[in-house]
Amino acid sequence: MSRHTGLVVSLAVFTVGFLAAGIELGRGEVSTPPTIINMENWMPYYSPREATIHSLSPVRWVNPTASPHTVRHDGCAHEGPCLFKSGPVHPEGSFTIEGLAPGRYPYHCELHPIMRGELIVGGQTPDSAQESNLVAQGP
Ligand SMILES: [Cu+2]
Repeated sequence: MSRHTGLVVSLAVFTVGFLAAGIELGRGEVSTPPTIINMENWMPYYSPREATIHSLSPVRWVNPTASPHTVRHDGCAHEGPCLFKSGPVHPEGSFTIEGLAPGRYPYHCELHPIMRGELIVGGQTPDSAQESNLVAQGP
């Protein structure tokens, strides 16, 4: 392989990596990787059942089971504001949210009332977010 070919291959790998990262970032400005919550057919059904996250962190529910499940904020079923509602998340599917204000957000599966979980969102100032980005970039 000539030096020229090696350079072209390196550029191609770099470009593909960059595009993949761009897709991963999606529409938001936040590059924080999502907190993953697994849907399960057994206790605790949402794992972890209580997820503690920062307000700037996205949350992604993934469904490795063979059945569809949903993620619906309890407020949608009561009189509170309805802050997130996935609709059916099919096997191998996922549902991602971001940008929740600090607070506690109990939620449930509309198809299996026994499935219940809670998001506990802590505060994060723009300054501390910037600092963690600087640390993440590194040398
Ligand atoms: Cu379910």
